[in-house]
Amino acid sequence: MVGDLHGDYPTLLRLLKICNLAKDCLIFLGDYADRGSYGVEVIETVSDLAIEYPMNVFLLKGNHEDYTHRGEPTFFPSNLREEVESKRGTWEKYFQKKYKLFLSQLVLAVVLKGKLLFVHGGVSSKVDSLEKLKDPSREVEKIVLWSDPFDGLGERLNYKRGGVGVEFGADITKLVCGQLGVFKIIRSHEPRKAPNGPVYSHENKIVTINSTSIYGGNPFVLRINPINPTNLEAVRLK
Ligand SMILES: [Mn+2]
Repeated sequence: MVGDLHGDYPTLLRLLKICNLAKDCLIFLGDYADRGSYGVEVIETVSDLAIEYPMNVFLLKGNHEDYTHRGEPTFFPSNLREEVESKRGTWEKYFQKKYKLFLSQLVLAVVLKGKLLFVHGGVSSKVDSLEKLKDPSREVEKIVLWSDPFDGLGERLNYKRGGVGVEFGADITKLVCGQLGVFKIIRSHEPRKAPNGPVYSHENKIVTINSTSIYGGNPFVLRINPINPTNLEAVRLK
């Protein structure tokens, strides 16, 4: 499981050195670019990997991969456009020729059936079936991309992110896990919350991970044995 990279290409390269894609699976939880300096390299590398290893590499969509069909980001701040123009030519051409292909490779969620749910941000009571994740409405998509767990109960608009998505409590996590038939939700979206290792909340049902060094700290991935997924192991990438 790989958390937000945010343009941290050196960390991605360290990860690729320690895994063997002939047998290991990689699930990226989104937010590949922006903030760090190597978003273009990260995007092109993971996109190529997903083509080369379609059964082993899964790319989730993060809120930093949410663009209109004309190539305008729906979030702020975004520096990918500037980075592309300094490295690859005009954004418009890159968006049409490369970035759209990358967007088409992204999924909103991955489920290890009966066990784990992987999303970028979080859930709300509206995420009440696997079908809603398979064929999401725009509302469900925004919830999954933008939401964060909080210490209260219930759910409320996510004001710390401008009211997009929700903050959801332990009761909502329990409800959604029950409805989707999983016992944990692995998510990213708050790399600063987990600088050096996974952070467990909501009675250990929520696991927040971080795979970027752009905020300092020690990026890591989470290793999961699919036979026994209760055993989560953080592997440092520094
Ligand atoms: Mn995010």
